[in-house]
Formats: sequence, C-alpha cells, structure tokens
Amino acid sequence: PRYNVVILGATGAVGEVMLQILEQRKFPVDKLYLLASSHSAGGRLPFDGQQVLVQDAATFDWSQADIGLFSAGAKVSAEYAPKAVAAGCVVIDNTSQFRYDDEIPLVVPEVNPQRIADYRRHGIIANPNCSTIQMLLALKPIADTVGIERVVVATYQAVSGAGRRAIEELGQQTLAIFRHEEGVAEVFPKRIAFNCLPQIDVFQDNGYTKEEMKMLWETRKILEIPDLALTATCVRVPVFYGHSEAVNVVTREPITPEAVRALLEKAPGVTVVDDRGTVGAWPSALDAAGQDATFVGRIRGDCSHVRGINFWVVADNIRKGAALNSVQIAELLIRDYL
Ligand code: A2P
Ligand code: 11C
Repeated sequence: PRYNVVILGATGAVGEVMLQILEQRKFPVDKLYLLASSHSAGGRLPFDGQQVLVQDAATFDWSQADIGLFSAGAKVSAEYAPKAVAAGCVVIDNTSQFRYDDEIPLVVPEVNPQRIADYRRHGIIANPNCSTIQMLLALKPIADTVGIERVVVATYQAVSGAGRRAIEELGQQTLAIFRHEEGVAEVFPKRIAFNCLPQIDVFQDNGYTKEEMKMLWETRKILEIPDLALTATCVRVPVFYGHSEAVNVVTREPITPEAVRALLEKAPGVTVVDDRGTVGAWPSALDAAGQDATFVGRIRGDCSHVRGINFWVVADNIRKGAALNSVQIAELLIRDYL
C-alpha cells in the first residue's frame, strides 16, 4: 500500500530534509502535501522529479492525509495536531508540544520501537529533541547491559537546530566579520559567529534551560528509568550542521571501556570512530553532517570514578535528530500498525 503524507513546516530546515529522506528511503508515498504558513504558500518544492505546491496549513483538509510529519514549532502543532487526528491522520510530531504527556509515546526507533503501538491512544507519536536522540543511541546498550546510575552531558549544538533563520544568521555574521563589521544578532541573543552561547531555549525556575531539562525528561521517559540522575549543560556553537556531546556515565555495574566499545560497535544506528593511533580518527560535526549514523568516539574510562565512562557522540541534528528519526517512526508505523 501507499500512503498520503503531509509535511507541516515543509519549507523549514527540517521540512526540507524530510522531503529528501522520504525520497531517498523510497517511502511509499501516494500523494504528498506540503504545508507552511500563508507567507510561503504558493511556492513549490522538488520531490521525486516533480514540483509540489506548498499550501497554507490554515486551509488544509486533513481528511486527505494518512500520516502527518509535523515540524513547524510547538504552537503550530498544538493548533493542527487535534484537527489532523480528528480527520484520521496519524501525527508524528517533531516538536516539544506532546513529548512530556504520559499518554503520548516518545520514540527513538533503535531504542523503544515497541512504544509506537501507543499511537492508538491519541493518534500522535512524538519525536524527541535532537540532543536526546543521539545520546540515547549510545546510552541504550550501556543501560541494558550494566545499568546507568548518573549521566553528565555537555552539548555543542549547531545553529540549524534553531531553524533556517539561525543558519542564515551564522553565515551573515561570519561574512560581516571579514568585512570588519559587527553583523546583526536577531535569532540568538549575542553574536554566534566565533562565539559559544550557554543558553538554548528559555530558562526554567531551577536555573537550567529548557533544552537541558528536555534531555533529562526525555531520557527518563524513553529509557523508562523515572529516577535516572542526569545533568546537562547545552551550548550553541558556530557550527551549521551536527550536534556534538561530551557524555560521562556512571554505570551501576562496572564495565571496561573496551566492553563499552564492543557494545557500541554492535549498537543499531551507531558507528564507532575511535582510533588513537590514527590522526583525526574521532568523529566531528562536519563528519556527521549529511550522514544518517550517530558517531561515537573518545571512549575511555573516567579517572575520577571507578564506574565512570566517557565518550563523545556526534550526529546530524536535522537528520537523525529530526527528519530521519520521524521517517523511521513512519516506516515502523506502516510496517507494523497501519
Ligand atoms: P514558512 O516558510 O511559511 O514560515 P524553521 O524551523 O526552519 O524556522 O521552519 C519553520 C517551518 O514552520 C517553516 O516551514 C514555516 O513556514 C513553518 N511555519 C511557521 N509558522 C507556521 C504556521 N503558523 N503555520 C504553518 N506553518 C508554519
Ligand atoms: C536546538 N534542540 O538545537 C533544539 C532544536 O525541542 O524540537 C529542537 C527543539 C525541539 O536548538
């Protein structure tokens, strides 16, 4: 069978890659509907050799769609997901709108595919935040083998996570600097070019940012360890594509770095790049950009803790962190449930 698929936010940084991934993975699309705001409606985007019309989401008839891939921001999902579900469209939502609702499944296909079945409750499956997804691909086999007591993570996140305007802002500021100009900061609160910004998303009452708390809330929910200890510091860096993370894990049972490496070499979706004897044999954001895999390197013990393990994990935040993960969910949904 083939399915009518709608992409909400088709003109955005994630939407554009959703189109490419549907095409690359030969998702069985019957009709494809592309939605954005009235501002972009009327334009066309390429898919499978055709130029597909971008429509205004406000006037779309949701009964035409079987599967909705939503990536237009939490408020837009809040407005349209109930309409889509009421019209019989299953929503795969790549925003924070429904993720923390106990009744809504939050899915990384390599980690908890069994939760997709819970889409039946509300017709919605939530796609986690990009920084959570790549970390979980590496944490899952460790959690299953020796248990996890505590995670300390610092992120180095690409501007593309903040959308198309943020990508343009880094480019514009970088060019301005070489012209001895200051450039304009509109998306980020300070200049991002040649800088690092220790705030992603809004502050919470406890002093963490929402991005940092998302990593805790989502990791607990997906691994189904409600009391897991995790602390995150999330930093925006002047990189276009690819989030990097320095992860420290304290396990419940002891495990050697060699055993962790063996686990990660077998982990689905993970590619280990970790050879101290070869120059540059660790993954960087640029290596991950445009790739589907999540890359892990710098696997080593923790000289401050007998059960500590350190590693570095990198993935394309727009692909595995967003569009690819959503399409993988859709693939399992049609294979096992629709
Ligand atoms: P538009 O091109 O009309 O602004 P990004 O994350 O790269 O900023 O992209 C956001 C995506 O969400 C874009 O496709 C944008 O469309 C879409 N979008 C933003 N607001 C709305 C809205 N109110 N209704 C529908 N789509 C929206
Ligand atoms: C960033 N992680 O890098 C954010 C983007 O909750 O889906 C994704 C926000 C989200 O800015």
